[in-house]
Amino acid sequence: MRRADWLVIQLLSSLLLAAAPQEQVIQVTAERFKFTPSVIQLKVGVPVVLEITSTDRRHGFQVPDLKIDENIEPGKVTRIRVVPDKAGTWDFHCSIFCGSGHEEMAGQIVVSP
Ligand SMILES: [Cu+2]
Repeated sequence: MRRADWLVIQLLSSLLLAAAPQEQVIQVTAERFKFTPSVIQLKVGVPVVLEITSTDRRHGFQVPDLKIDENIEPGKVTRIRVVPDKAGTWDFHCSIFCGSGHEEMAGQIVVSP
């Protein structure tokens, strides 16, 4: 390969990297008996990574409409990549029984256009 071709390829790939949407990270904390934040605001087409940690015990993070169901283990970070493809509001909740307030451990993902 000629050196000029190589330079063009390098230039193009760095342009592509710069043009790629920045992946936004949203920290979410799970604890008896709430998620913080309880409302997660996203935008259509903008990729995000939810980084969910538990401060006390094992919980679950389930969003039935988005087919997300992950375990949140204390001491670990659970990463969930989401690229919302439509606007709307989806409920999430803890899917692992964690005590007397478990039923209230819930929140919403709000996707705006
Ligand atoms: Cu829980």
